[in-house]
Amino acid sequence: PERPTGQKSVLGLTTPKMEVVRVGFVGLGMRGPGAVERFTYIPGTQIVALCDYEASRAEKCQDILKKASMPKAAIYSGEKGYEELCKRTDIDLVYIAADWLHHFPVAKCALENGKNVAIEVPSAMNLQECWDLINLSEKTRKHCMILENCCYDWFEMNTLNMAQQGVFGEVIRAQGAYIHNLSPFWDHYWKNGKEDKLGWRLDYNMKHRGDVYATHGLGPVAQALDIHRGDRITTLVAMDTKSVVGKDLVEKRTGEECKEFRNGDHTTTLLRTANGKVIEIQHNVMTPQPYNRLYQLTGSKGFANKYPVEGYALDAAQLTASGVQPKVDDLNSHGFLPQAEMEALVEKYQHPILKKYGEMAKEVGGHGGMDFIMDSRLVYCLQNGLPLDMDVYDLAEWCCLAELGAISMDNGCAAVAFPDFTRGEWNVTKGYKHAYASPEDE
Ligand code: A2G
Repeated sequence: PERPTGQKSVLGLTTPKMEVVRVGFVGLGMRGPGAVERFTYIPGTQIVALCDYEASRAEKCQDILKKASMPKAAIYSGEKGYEELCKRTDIDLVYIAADWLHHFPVAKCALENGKNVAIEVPSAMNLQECWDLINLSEKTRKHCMILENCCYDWFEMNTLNMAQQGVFGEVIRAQGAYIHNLSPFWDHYWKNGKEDKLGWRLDYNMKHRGDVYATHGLGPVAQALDIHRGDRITTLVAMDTKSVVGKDLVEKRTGEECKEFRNGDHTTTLLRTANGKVIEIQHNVMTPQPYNRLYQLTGSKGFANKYPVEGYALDAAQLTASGVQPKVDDLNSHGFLPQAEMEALVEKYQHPILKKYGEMAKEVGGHGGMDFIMDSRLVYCLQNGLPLDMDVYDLAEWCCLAELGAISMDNGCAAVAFPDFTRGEWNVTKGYKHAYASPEDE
């Protein structure tokens, strides 16, 4: 859809500096309480309101505030509790960690009430929601951030920094995934009453084809490839296996035959960019296998791989050019760099954000610390009036794989044109710069 007249893009959007960031949390089930706790460690924030469908879950989070010697927050509950929360005039940021189907309605309500929003993944479930969030953010000039924590993990951050400094030459191919056997989790997703035997997440997977959880895999590699900062995804092709485990899960829970489980057990999506790069993204939450985000960059002069073994491969010339003197004469051209070279490389290219928050993050935790780094960066950018690391166009690009993949697969795995969510501005900003988006580093 065309941009409505008078509406401008939010590329590089900034909002006035906030001395204190006043936050309201919506969705306090599995993921929300951890976010509330992390914010109690971030200076210059105030937890104003807590909201969940079930009042008891919101109330329980008061204990977290008490433990941190913080004042009680206002409590909201019920199906429409978030509407009251969003109407408050003393909130700057609505932090959304509800079930997937509530991400969009809560974000829409928050933006319409003039709040900045940060939305857990996936932050939009289909193309309509992607475009609606873009239009809302452009119209209200408020931030709409996707809370993609994997962009802040150690290996991804250091590797991003290396890619930006040209260590791998030109990165031409990237890979990412969400491969996580969710069998211990299915029972714990909120159920909407006794009739609901599946819980929201299994139900969603049953009804939707395509990579419904692409952002852990795509987010970090999209940053490394400067998506909408000089390149853009133009084409998508998807292919899935049939559903075996998914179907079986439903049948065990309902005692009835599952005629159709839309989401294949393993989905692969291929993306091609305007500059001739390829990204491969996979999704599998069903089969028993080790956790894997498949993070991998293939460059003209080097290579990075995270799972199951972290490693880098560079030719000797590139190693020297990157400022790391090879300690061995004969680098094995079939393997990763030896330990000493690898450590020297990681030390030299340690990401500035890790230097700043890494130590504290390991103490506070949240997926090993990356959740805390993500929240700290968000608050830091709001306090300093800086653009956020991830904008609403990132959100749309990373979340639209679900519906586009379904369109591809329902049509014999046909190639599907990928929307330009920036509406012609994907080549305006040159290079992904969030590493340096701080007053000290600029
Ligand atoms: O499992 C992990 O924590 C996932 N995060 C998270 O996204 C969610 O799927 C959860 C199960 O509910 C990562 O893998 C980083």
